[in-house]
Amino acid sequence: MQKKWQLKQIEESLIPKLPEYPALILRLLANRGMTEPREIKNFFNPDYANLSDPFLFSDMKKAVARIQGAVEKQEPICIYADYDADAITACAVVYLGLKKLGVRANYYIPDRFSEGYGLNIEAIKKLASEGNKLIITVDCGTNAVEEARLAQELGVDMIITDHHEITDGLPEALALLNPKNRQDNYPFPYLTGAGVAYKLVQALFRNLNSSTSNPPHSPLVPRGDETAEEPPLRVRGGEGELLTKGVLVGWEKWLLDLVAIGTVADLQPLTSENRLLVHFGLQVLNKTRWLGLQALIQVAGLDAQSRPFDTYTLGFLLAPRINAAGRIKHGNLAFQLLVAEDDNEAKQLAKELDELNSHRQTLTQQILSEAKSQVETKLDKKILLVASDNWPKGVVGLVAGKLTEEYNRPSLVIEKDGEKATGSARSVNDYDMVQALNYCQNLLQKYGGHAQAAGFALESKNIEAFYQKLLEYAEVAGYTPEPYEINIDSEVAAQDLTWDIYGYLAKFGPFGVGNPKPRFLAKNFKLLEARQVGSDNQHLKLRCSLDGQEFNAIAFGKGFLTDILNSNKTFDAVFELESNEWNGHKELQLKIIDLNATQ
Ligand SMILES: [Mn+2]
Repeated sequence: MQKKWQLKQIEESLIPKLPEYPALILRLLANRGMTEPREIKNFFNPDYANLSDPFLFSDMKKAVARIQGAVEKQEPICIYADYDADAITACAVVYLGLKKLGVRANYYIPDRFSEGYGLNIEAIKKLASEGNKLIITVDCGTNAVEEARLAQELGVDMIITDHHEITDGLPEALALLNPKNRQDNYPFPYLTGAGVAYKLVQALFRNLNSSTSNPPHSPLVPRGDETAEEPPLRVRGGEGELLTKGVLVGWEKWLLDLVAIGTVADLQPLTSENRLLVHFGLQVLNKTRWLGLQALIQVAGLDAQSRPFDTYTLGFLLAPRINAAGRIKHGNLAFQLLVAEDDNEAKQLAKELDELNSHRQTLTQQILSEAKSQVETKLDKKILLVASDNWPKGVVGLVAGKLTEEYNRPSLVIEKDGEKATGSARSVNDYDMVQALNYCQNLLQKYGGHAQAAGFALESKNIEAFYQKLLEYAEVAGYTPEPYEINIDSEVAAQDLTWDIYGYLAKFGPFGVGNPKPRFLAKNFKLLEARQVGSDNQHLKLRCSLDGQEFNAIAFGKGFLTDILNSNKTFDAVFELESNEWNGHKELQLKIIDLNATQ
């Protein structure tokens, strides 16, 4: 599909005049909304102390007091999670935090196939009958009004930690920690389930530590040798009684690698607090102390050369393996891996997840090609919807994501199981899927999620009516699919492509949703040499010149353009600036995203 090059236009007057930075860098910062010197300094120097105070959640105090009470009385606590990577890492964050405080919590992860997403009545009954007095949800529960009421009736307190949009009335729980709750004061709405879980643990530990003279912020990354000599820390108990716990100030930072995986996996914007969590999480991952993550890193083939880790490692290598458990078998496997206490167990589980992930890849490919053949007849529609009765639930979301990526419009993929059907939706930037589903709520039994990714359930006989209603909403909302856009930060000349600039660009990371790698446009490249590389000659390696200066470039998946380029000899290109290293030699390389041969 033809791609549209969209050059960011920014009013020149908005670009700050700070002589200590190159003009191009100031333009890129302004593109990202950063124009104040202090903001820019913070952006280039991530500071852990800039995480928001967890007690800005108005219910945090209540939540911490309740958990502390349960810890002291050794009451059974259950963490209720979900089966995706965000929820499972969130569950591990709370579990490991509580374990450090001396409590072995129970956990409950629903089965994707028999129970579906979120809280359910049967599970609440079961957990209450097993004697749990406190349920802490992670990454779910915001819209579980009925389940929260039942828990209350059964004498179980509930602390809901979640980040999903509120589509119903608020549940009656002991505490609700959700940055999307507009009645709350939390300043950053895009924390993930793992992020909110971390805020809870942060608050718990800060509360415990507040009775000591230790400073609130210890060194950024915890040292590796601290377990041996943890100083006993006096902790204030409920009745003014002092407990002794071996918890070092800042210990919770060991959980940041898990938080980073959840945050990247959930595709929330890597700005503000999420960017800080991922920045420090990557540092912690490089020396992770969790046996499960160590085993997962190994099984994913990440050797010394893959370090330092980046968001690609998190989003494309680690998270899919964690997700594979819930997609194919059961989320419990991934959770058990993350909290494993035995090296053999960790290795065994990592291997199993790796195999499930391969299986998941094959299934996704298979279903994607079936879905595409259904979609090909509907390309005149603004919204794509496909359904079948032999697709596994676990991969419909991935297939919807791939359809949206390929056709650049909202896509829904539905799996029918007799009279019941469940589906997954993915959307494009300017189209809010939750609002679209709100519009169709009469036809849905259950739905929820985010603007860009949502899930739903309905009766199979209503699928066609649902599709018509969705198409109707697309009209109401005035939505028209656009050709796929490539956003470009700035047009550049050869003199801009220097190591100095590259150094600044590297500091823009970690990259991902909401904070993409800077992309540049340059015109009138002269082709010096083009050759196809890769096992199927699918890639293109170029030697070219711009303003008389020579560059090497690589264009993945563009091998088919070799002939056109060779006959035209000049081109315009959108690219990212990379460092390419081999045999101790280092050079700047252009990673071409898209190019147009010119005359
Ligand atoms: Mn989530």
